[in-house]
Amino acid sequence: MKVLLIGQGYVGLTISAFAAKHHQVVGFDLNPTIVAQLNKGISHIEGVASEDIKQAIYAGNYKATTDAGEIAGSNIVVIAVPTPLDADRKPDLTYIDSACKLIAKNLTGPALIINESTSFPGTIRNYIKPAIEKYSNQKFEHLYAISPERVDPGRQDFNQKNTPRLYAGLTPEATSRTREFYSTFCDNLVEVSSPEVAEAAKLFENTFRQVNIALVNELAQISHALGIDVRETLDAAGTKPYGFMKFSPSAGVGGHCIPVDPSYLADVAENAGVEATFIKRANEVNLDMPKYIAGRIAKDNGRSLKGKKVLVVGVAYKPNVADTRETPAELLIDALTDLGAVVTWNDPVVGTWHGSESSPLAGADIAVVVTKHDAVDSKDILKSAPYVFDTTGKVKGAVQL
Ligand code: SAJ
Repeated sequence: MKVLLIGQGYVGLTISAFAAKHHQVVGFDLNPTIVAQLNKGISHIEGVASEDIKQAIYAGNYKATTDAGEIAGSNIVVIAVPTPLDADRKPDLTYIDSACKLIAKNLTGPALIINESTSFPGTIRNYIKPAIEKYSNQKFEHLYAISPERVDPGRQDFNQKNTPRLYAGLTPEATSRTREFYSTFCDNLVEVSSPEVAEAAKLFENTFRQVNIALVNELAQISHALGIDVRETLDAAGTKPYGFMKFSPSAGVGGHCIPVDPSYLADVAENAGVEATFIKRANEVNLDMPKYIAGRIAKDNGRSLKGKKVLVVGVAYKPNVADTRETPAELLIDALTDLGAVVTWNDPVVGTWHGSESSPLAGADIAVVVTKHDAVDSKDILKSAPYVFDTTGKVKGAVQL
């Protein structure tokens, strides 16, 4: 079968690598540098080994392309493009719409179209299908299905093969063809009664994290005001063998999933006349954490950071990944700068960020740890400044959130 992946980011390339063991896979991406690298067998995604890409190319089962004409003749087209928020933090389906245009213009026969990009319930039925039909003047009768991605960057224990995969089609035939495809490389398929259930479940999985992380971030503020150690409190609560799931307070929530997907659920809820107060409040609490932390640091340092050299340690959105999308470090740097601090950042995993290089882990008046990579030694962090504020709970001896 010819399988065409639209988007070769961490979702699209991960699927390509697994599917290429069983199918003829073409990975379409707009970025010519990434495509050239991939065709040399070089992966740009943590968790996808270059060796796997090389073997797939060698076996004649994989190639990357910027040529949308390659969509022609595909039996299956998988959409794996970003679904970010726009400037008003509202759902932004621009990438999905461009994918629909490419598919409509280039498919040369009926195909199964599967959406893996996270979006609100109704996206495959009320947005993708009508868009492709409109842009192609209903040239072909395609099948449509959803199977939301669950790729967890940096995770070793779960992957495409053993992570339960939800799926559902708009028709029974679409559902069975989708099952057929994923059963070639996924061991744990979970069919649900409608695409809307699968779309809603994916959004809720991430909303569940956003809300619970906001709750422990609020607890961190309460605990500090009461003079109680929040992490010891959470560890103590975590001894309960049932009914409790431990989350960790932090400088905020980053990545393009947890801080984003809840807003897709809130938006579709409000369009349906339901006020999503929980979700909105959780977004606010997590987005406000950088300001709260800057305030704590200023209070501990004579209530002014004017001219103070502040080093932000770790700008990736989470440990051991180089991804800085929606990182809380951004808002923290703004909050510290607003208080008069001269801010630099250190992150050997990220290396370059916003056109600037990672600064040495030394010589600051104040250091604040946002993300603690395994590769960065706590002892070196503690030596980098006379005052170190740790939001991760991993740098023993530092001032804790
Ligand atoms: N974080 C906390 N406290 C916690 C856990 C996480 O502050 O207790 C922060 C992290 O520091 C990070 C952010 O949340 O800034 C998100 O990190 P994450 O590891 O929770 O999630 P992602 O975005 O890397 O991946 C999530 C995962 N979703 C779930 O576990 C439900 C992953 O499985 C999804 O595939 C991915 O979103 C996605 O693509 O949707």
